[in-house]
Parts: sequence; structure tokens; C-alpha cells
Amino acid sequence: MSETLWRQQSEDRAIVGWADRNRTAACGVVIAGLVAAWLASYGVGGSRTVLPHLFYLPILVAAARFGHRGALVVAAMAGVAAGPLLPVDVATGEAQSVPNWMGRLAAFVVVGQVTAALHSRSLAVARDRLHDRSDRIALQEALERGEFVPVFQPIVDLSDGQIRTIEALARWVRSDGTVVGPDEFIGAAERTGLIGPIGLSILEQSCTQLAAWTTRDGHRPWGLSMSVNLSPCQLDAPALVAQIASVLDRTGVDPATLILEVTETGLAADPDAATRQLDELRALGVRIALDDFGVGHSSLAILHRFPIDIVKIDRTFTSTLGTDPRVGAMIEAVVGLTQALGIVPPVAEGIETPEQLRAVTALGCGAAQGYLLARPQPATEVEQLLIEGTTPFRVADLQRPVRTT
Ligand code: G
Ligand code: MN
Repeated sequence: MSETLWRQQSEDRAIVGWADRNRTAACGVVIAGLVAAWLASYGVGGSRTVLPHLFYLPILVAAARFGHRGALVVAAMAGVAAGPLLPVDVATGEAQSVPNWMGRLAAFVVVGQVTAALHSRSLAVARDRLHDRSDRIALQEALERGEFVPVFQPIVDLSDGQIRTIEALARWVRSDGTVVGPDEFIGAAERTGLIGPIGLSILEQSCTQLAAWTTRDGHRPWGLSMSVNLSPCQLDAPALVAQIASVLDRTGVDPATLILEVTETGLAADPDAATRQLDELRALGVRIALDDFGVGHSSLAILHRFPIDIVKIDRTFTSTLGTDPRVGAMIEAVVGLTQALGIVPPVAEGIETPEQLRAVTALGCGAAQGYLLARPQPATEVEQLLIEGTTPFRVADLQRPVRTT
């Protein structure tokens, strides 16, 4: 890890640590400050003196250590203590006027609240930065140790039950053996800018695996394609196309057998830039799949605007197939859309029951993916399925006719 990163991290840690440490000491400072200010003001010269300004010291300390509420309490205490309460004032007949007193109290409160707001903001920023930095350090080290690996989930062609495509899904296998899913680290990888190298590493490993499955015995026994997910951040990176070209080159994978999965969110942020990237990727010969279709915004516009080869219907649709009769009609509409666009029928994601598989087959989907057919698993296990030529649940097992109601 770089020297600068370490230094910045220890600075943030010092700020956050200071804010979190023992509050009793700060309490003592506040009380001592209040008493000292009171003694100095009234002991020395009464309320006419400028010394009441000393009350700002405990107020500022309270604002920094105890936030808005602490600043308010101490400002109120200072307001009372700075009032015309002492025999010095009363005896000399020079007690503060009420407006003067109230003005001072208001100033105490305002200064305390403004300080608390400014301080809590900078503390929150320091905390966020600290999290980002430790995430970055952990991810960077994991990347260097090769802990990001793909697992593979077969996608089955519904016309003949064959595995034609495999989706590579990222996992973080930590040194203690625990496996972390993408939901738990992709966000941090995106925030820290490490999604680029992590995504590239997954792509490279997946292409190496595809090459191994493709060139077995010098031919393509299974006619496989590999589908790899691209995060919106990766799509934003200008170097992406060159990096993918070089991975294809190094691994010897035929670009026609690589599918890159993008999401609607990834395309919507900057549609012009996304269109250019997708055009350049397709010029390499790879295909583009629209992942999680239906859960983002402006799906129709996206399909019309971007060069998409494959649509993958999100699992929220397939999972509600049995309970919401409208979902079937929606899937059918997506099938119609792919026909109108002249592309292959959609892939149904998240198939978990034979009923769902039967329904998406009847509705015209071209392929299916989900736990019913095969879970995401290591390459050796997928290879076994490839050798057997099918998944544990065979599409041919769907013998009962489909209900049409
Ligand atoms: O966004 P994308 O479709 O690439 O996400 C794939 C994720 O879905 C993976 O994390 C994978 O483990 C998960 N997944 C794959 N098949 C199923 C399934 O049948 N049911 C559920 N709930 N999740 C699935
Ligand atoms: Mn996907």
C-alpha cells in the first residue's frame, strides 16, 4: 500500500479516534470552562466587562465533542451564568438589561449550533473517508492475493435443454476460506475505483476457462459462450475496449463467444458515451446482453436506443410468475419485443421451480438460468455437467402440459 494512503488513513483515524474517546475528560473541561468564565466575568468586573466572551470556550468544546444537544445545554448554562445574578451587579445597580441578556444567550446558542453543524459534517466526511480507505486497502490486498475468482452458472437453451452459455459470477474467497458474494463487495469496489482491475481479473479468468473448454481436443466440443458482467463504472472507463481486446488476444478466445452483460442503470447515466462504448465493443465481435431487464427505468427506450444482442429478464419477474397473472403477459411482451427487434428470444433468469421453467418455455423464452437448473459453481463441477451434456434438472423432464389459464 502506498505511503500517502497510510498517512491519510492515520490522519483520519486520529480525527475519528479523538471524537470517539472518553467523554468524561471533555465534560470536565466544559464545566471548568463555565466556572472559570463565570468567576472571571463577575469576580473581576460584572456584566459590563467583555469577559463574558470567555463563555464561548466551553460552548465550542461542547459543540465539538457533544454535538448539537451538548452545545445547546452548555449555551443555556452559560446564558444563565452570564446573566445579572451576582451581588456585584445588583449592588452596583448595573444589572444587565433583559434584552442585553437575551441577546447574549441567543449568540451563545447560535455559535454553539453552527460549530456543532460544521464539526459533525467534517467528522462524517472523515469517517466516510476512513471506511473507503480501509475498504480500498482490503480489496487491493485481496486482488493482489488473487482472491477474486469467478464461479460459473450454466444457462440452458430451452429448445433442446443444452448448456450453450455459462455466466461467470464474481466471488471473493477470503484467506480464511469464507466466500463473499458480489452484493457485499462490488459497491465498495465501485466506490474505491478498484472495480476496474477486479472486473478485468474476473474477465481474464473467465476467458482463460472458456479457452480451456473450447480448445479441448482441438475443437469446440460444447460450442460454449461465456457471459461476463460489466459494472456501470467499468463501462464508463475509456480504456475498457482496449483492455477487453487485449484479454481476448491473450486468451485466444473467439470474440463471438464472449457476451458482456450490462444493466439499464449502467447505460442510462450517460447514454451517448454508453452507445459509443457498446458500438466499439461490438466492433470487436463480442455480444452485449441487457442484464436484469425490467427492473430499471425506461426499458423500452433502452432497447430501442442501444445495440443489444440478448435480453435477460430479471428474476423478480420469474419469481412472481405463479402469483401474479400479469407477469406472464409481461414476459410474453418482452418475447414480442425481441422478435420485433430481430434478436434472439430472451433469457429467463432466476428459475427455481419446474412450474416457472414450464411457464417461461411456453411464453417463448429462448433460454433459462436459475437454481433449478444449476447453481453457480466451480469450473470442475460445471465441466462434469458439460460432459454429461445436461443440467441436474432436464428440460425434457417437463412432461406435464402447460396450463393455459
Ligand atoms: O445481476 P445478475 O443477474 O448477474 O445476478 C446474478 C446473481 O443471481 C448471482 O449472484 C447468482 O448467484 C444469483 N442467482 C442465480 N440464479 C438464481 C436463482 O435461481 N435464484 C436466485 N434467487 N438467485 C439466483
Ligand atoms: Mn448477470
